[in-house]
Amino acid sequence: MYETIVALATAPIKSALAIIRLSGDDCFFVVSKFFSKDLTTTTKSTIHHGFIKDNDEIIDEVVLLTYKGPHSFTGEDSVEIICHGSPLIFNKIVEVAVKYGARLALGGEFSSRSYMHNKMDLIQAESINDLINAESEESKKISMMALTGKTSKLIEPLKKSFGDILSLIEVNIDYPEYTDIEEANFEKINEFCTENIKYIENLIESGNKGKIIKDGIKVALVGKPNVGKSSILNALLQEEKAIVTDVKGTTRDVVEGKINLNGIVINLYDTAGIRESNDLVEGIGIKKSIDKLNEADLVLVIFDSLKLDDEDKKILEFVKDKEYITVYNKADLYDNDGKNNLFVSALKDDINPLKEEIIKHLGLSKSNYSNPSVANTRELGILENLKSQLIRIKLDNMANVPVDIINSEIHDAYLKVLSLTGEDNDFDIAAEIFSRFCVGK
Ligand SMILES: Nc1nc2c(ncn2[C@@H]2O[C@H](COP(=O)(O)OP(=O)(O)OP(=O)(O)O)[C@@H](O)[C@H]2O)c(=O)[nH]1
Ligand SMILES: [Mg+2]
Repeated sequence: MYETIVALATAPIKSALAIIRLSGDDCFFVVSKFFSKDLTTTTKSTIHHGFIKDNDEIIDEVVLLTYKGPHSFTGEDSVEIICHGSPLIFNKIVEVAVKYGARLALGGEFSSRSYMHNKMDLIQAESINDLINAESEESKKISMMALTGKTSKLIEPLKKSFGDILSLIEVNIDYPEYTDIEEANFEKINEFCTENIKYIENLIESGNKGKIIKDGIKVALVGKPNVGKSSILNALLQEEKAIVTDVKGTTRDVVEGKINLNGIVINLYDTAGIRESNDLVEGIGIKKSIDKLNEADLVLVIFDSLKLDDEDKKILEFVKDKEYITVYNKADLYDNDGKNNLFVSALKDDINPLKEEIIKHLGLSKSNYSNPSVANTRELGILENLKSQLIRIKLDNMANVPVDIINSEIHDAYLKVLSLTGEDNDFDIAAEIFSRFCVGK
C-alpha cells in the first residue's frame, strides 16, 4: 500500500499559478474529502474545475487533473491541483491535504515511486535532477537523452552479452554429458571479457566527455602575484569582476565567474598570487589558491614573461600532476613570435587564443554533443569498477581458474551491470539517489 503523498511542485514564491501534486493508492479518496466533486469513481484521466474547501470554508477555485494509475508519472493514482500562486493559498491547500489523510512527500519521493513502479529506470531517474540543474542548452540535451531512455539503451548490449555467457557456462556446468551444446571454453570467456572491456572503455570515454558537457568544468587561474590573473578573469567575463591593481597581492579571496564556451559551462576561479608571504591574510589567500588548484579540472598557469623565475617554476611544480595550460600574459610588453606558446594580453583584450585553447583542450567532437552517453558520476563509477572486474576475470581465465569460479565472478559483475539501471533492486542505493531530489519531484 502506497500512502498518499502531497507536495508543492512549483517554486514556493508568489506567482500567477502554483501546482500541488498528490499521489498514492487512496489519492482520489483523500482528495475527494477537500474538493467540491467526488473523484472516488474516477476510472480515467480527467480535468475538473471546482473548489478546494475545508468543510464550509472555500480556500481556492482551482483546475484539478486526475491521472488514473498506471497511466501517471508515478504509476499510481495521482492528482495535480492548479491553484492561484499565493503562498497563503498553496500552503493552506497542502495543509488541508495533510489534514484529510495525505503525508508530506520527501525529496524525490514522486520520482522514487515512478522507479518503484517500473515507470523508469535509475539512469532515467537521475537525469531528472540533471535536467532541473542544467545550466546550458547542451547540458539539457544530454540529460534529455537520458530521460527518454536513449542512454539506458547503451547498457542493453552489456546485459545481453552477460546473459549469453552466463547461460552458456551454466548449461555446460549442469549438463556436462551433452556433447552437442556449445562449449564454454577458454576462448569463449576470453572473447567475452575482451569485447566487453572494450565496450566499457568506450562508454567511459564518451561518458566523461558527456559529463563535461552536462556539468561543465572548473578552471583555476594561478600564478605568482601581478602576472594578470584577475585581468584575465575580467577579460574572459567581459566584466570588471575582480579588483586589478599593480600592487602585488591584490587578490586575497577566490573570485568566481562563469562563461559558456561552445555550450560548456566554464566555472572560473581567480586566486591569490602564490609566493612566500609573511602576511597573515595573504597567507590564508595563498592556501585557498592551492586548494582551488587541486580541486580544478583544468589549471591555467599564468606567466608575464617568457623568462620564468624561481617563483614561476615553483608553481609549475604545484601543477605537475594536474591538467594544465601555460599562458603567457602581457604579450604586448615583450617580443614573441606568436608561435609555440599561448600568448595573450588581458590589457588589450586579446584573449581569444586562450578561449580557443580551452576548447581544444576539452577535445570534444560533434558526436559528444549529439549522442547519448553515460555521463553521471555514479554510473561512471560503476563502469570503472566493472572494467577492473572484467580484467581480473580475464586474468583468472588465463590462469585456468575453474569455470564454476569464473561463473560466480561473472555473475557478480552482472549484478553491477544491472545496478546501472537499478534492475538489481538495491533499494538502499535508490533511496540515497532520490533523497538528493527536491520535494515535489
Ligand atoms: N601591459 C600589460 N599589463 C597587464 C596585462 N594584464 C594585466 N596587466 C597589469 O598587471 C597588473 C596586475 O594585474 P592583476 O590582474 O591585478 O594581476 P594578478 O595576477 O591578479 O595579481 P594578484 O592578485 O596580486 O596576484 C595591473 O596593473 C594590470 O593592469 C597585460 O596584458 N598587459
Ligand atoms: Mg588578482
